[in-house]
Amino acid sequence: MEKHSIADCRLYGFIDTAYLAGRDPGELTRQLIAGGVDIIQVRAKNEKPTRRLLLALAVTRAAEDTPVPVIVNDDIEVAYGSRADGIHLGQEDWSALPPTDRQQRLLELNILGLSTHSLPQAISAQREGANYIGVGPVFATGTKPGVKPVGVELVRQVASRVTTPFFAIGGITLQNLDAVLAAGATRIAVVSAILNAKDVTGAAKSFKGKLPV
Ligand code: 3NM
Repeated sequence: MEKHSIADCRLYGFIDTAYLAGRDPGELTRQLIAGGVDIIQVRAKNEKPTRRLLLALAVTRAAEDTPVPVIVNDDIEVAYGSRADGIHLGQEDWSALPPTDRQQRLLELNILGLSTHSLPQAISAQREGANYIGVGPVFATGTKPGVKPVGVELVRQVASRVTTPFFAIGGITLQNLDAVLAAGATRIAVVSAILNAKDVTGAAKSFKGKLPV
């Protein structure tokens, strides 16, 4: 099925092994999609490559007949192996990829997402051709412990200076979402506040309902 373009994506959901708690990744993917998540990232830090590939395959299969693109975090081989729609890289992984290799290695991945944590990084990511960027962590979060939050102020700066679509990320909850939107975000990425909810579909619907159409 034809996948959403980034321009059409508002709510970014995750299948993150840190929050799976024994749940079936395919079923969880379906629950996220039923809740209106527009794009899904497979995030499997600290997993062996084989396990990461199996997880990504379960997610791409569950999203196959839906317009929801699947993005693999960090691992380009797994992105290709699972026929994912794209790759998301942090600043270090992106810098580690020699500029001369980038085009060739990412050739058949439709979507490149980059994490950014400052205005200069966001501007560089735009110049370097990212299809979307993450901006965060907006608030302190257990999903990325020990990382200093950038606050809604960076959201405000990126919203006024960068045209590449950006997802505000990090510690976003239904309680603080209004502040993130007021700073100019129109897209958000949410890990724990959705995956830790008793009703994953319901939680995703609540976030989606507060985002601009
Ligand atoms: N990346 P939660 S913050 C995966 O700033 C991730 O690049 C971030 O999880 C960044 O919604 C973050 O549970 C954690 O806070 C997001």
